[in-house]
Amino acid sequence: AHKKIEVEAAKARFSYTQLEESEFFARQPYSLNQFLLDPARSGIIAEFKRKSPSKGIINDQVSVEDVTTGYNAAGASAISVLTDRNFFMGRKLDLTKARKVNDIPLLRKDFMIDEYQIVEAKAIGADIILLIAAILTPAQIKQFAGMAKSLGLSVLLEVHNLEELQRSIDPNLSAIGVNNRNLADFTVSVETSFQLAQHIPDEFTKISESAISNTQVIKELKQAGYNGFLIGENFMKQENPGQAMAD
Ligand code: IGP
Repeated sequence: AHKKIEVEAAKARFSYTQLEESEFFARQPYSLNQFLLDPARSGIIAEFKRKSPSKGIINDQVSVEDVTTGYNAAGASAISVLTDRNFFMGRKLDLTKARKVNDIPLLRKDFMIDEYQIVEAKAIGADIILLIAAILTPAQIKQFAGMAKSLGLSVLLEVHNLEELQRSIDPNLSAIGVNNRNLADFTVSVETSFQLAQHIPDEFTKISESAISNTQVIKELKQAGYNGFLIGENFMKQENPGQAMAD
């Protein structure tokens, strides 16, 4: 019976009208690029992530409020919150909790595959959505980016190689993220970011994602033209992730 209730809960969806009535829907979202390029901030997009498919449990002892306000105080340009439940132990409620206590851009980190999730992202309090080139067609990217833009959301496109980058470029994207982690086999190499940097058109801000573990690498990525650095595990594996970022 318990299982059945869970399944029903997962299927229950708000109507578009209900989403639009959410207390967060009418707000003007924060701009990712404005905060990324603010010299008073670090360029770091700090991530709240309890668990991942590659590492298992990273940290399930900390509250989303404590961690995200810690990141904010430590100078994060934006905060990424996993909302995927199956692979990352995330909740949509985590993002809403982070929204209530932060005044900087929040990225809904999830696998976006339909328009509903984009409207929902705004309704739960997000400012930025993620589009992963590896799981979307160019037509879907165009459609989702246009839709997000019309809602005032920023759009981060994630790529892992040159072919994905070239086929997915769209004027409604705000930023291009190069994922240093290969989602097919979980191997990581920051070299991916160095190789792709020169191929990202200048009108987009550049973000390096995953496996960033020290300030020296950030310095080198900055020299290669990167404006943003998405960091999860390195902070989350510490007892106090916000403090770990400040150190
Ligand atoms: C953070 P890391 O290695 O610092 O924990 O990586 C982030 O880049 C990673 O969580 C991520 C991700 C994703 C998660 C990048 N792209 C797509 C889920 C879905």
